[in-house]
Amino acid sequence: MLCLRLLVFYRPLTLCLTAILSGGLVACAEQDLQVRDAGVRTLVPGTDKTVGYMVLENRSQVPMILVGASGREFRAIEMHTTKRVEETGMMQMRRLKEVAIKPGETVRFETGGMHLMLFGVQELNEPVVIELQFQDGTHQYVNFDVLGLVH
Ligand SMILES: [Cu+2]
Repeated sequence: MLCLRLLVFYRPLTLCLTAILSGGLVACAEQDLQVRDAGVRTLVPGTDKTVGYMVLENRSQVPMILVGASGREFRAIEMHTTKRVEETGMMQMRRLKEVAIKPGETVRFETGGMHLMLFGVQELNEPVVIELQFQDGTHQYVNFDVLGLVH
């Protein structure tokens, strides 16, 4: 119980100190969350939706819960997972309301698995900036490369 309480209080304190030292809450979130291999697949001509991938590592002491994403080039962004339906052998996408990343855990959005589904896409020019939103009210801007159709 004591341990739990410490964890609960740890993060706000860290946020506070970092806010004072660096002048922003976003900077703190950036230290806690490492994002790599962020890429958005280029548009297939004639379509306006595509997918985005990234690897998220939680280096903080508390769970991080990704609840949404948005970006200037997109009408909407959803988090999806891909599952194989046993009876038919077909791949099916399902929307995720949230994605939890435990302390020390790495979560991958990758081909054939979880991905960002990007709707109503305009032109894609690098870097594509996507804002990741977390349940605790923090957010982080991530630069995505534009990937070829096959990679
Ligand atoms: Cu999808």
